[in-house]
Amino acid sequence: MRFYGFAVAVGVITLGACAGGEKKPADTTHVAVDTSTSSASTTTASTTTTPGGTAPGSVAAAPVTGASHEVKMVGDAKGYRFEPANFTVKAGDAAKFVVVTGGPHNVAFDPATIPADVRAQLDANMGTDKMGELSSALKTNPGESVTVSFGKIKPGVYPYHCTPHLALGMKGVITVQ
Ligand SMILES: [Cu+2]
Repeated sequence: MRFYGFAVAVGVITLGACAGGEKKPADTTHVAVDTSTSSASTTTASTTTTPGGTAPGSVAAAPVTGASHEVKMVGDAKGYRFEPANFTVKAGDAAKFVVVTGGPHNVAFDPATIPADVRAQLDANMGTDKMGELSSALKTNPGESVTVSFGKIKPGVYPYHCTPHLALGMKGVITVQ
């Protein structure tokens, strides 16, 4: 907003200068100034749209181009857990989380722990079967699954969890190399 206001102020000043101008050569100069002003404000506008990441829904899912890592979602007498909970993938790999027992389970990332410039891509990579940003739908029946693509996801450490069983410790960490 501050930059936009600044751009508008510059535009007003430019207009004022134009109104005061009298000669052709001056007008030519003003056209050049106006062009640079409008391109500057275009840049400002697109920067303003992306503070803290691109808006959800504006990014396309990046396809899986590598390996698929299968993770079991389990709930039994020993507790609720992902197996394996902590694992490493390469960018372009996928993780397929499959219900084994103890559903409903889901796969969710806490937006607060995901870098702002990764959120929209990771959200898109979880598909459209979701109950919120970075939070898959619940899967209840054995064999149902959630697949997350790590296409276009930069290297880093990404904590994740199962929403219904987070308090019971059903969580893990995915490292993207
Ligand atoms: Cu669960």
